[in-house]
Amino acid sequence: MFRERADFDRSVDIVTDFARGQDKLDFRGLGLAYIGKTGFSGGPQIRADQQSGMTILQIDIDGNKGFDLTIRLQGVTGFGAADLLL
Ligand SMILES: [Ca+2]
Repeated sequence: MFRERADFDRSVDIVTDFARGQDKLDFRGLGLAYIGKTGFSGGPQIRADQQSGMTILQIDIDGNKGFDLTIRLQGVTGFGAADLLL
């Protein structure tokens, strides 16, 4: 299992070895809701978007509709709720 230690300072983390079906991003204990591609609507949320062969995750931990952390998953497509532990 892959564990992400996030510091939520608007930094960008790049993950190059994420394997769907084997690895999961673990955000348990943060109260995050997965919202797919939709925009932040308030509350702790995590969204995922696809961009040129990678998945870009954005996390709004304080619920102000602005992202606090970006994670780029290189080479990962089709990312979904099953790839997360929330
Ligand atoms: Ca925020």
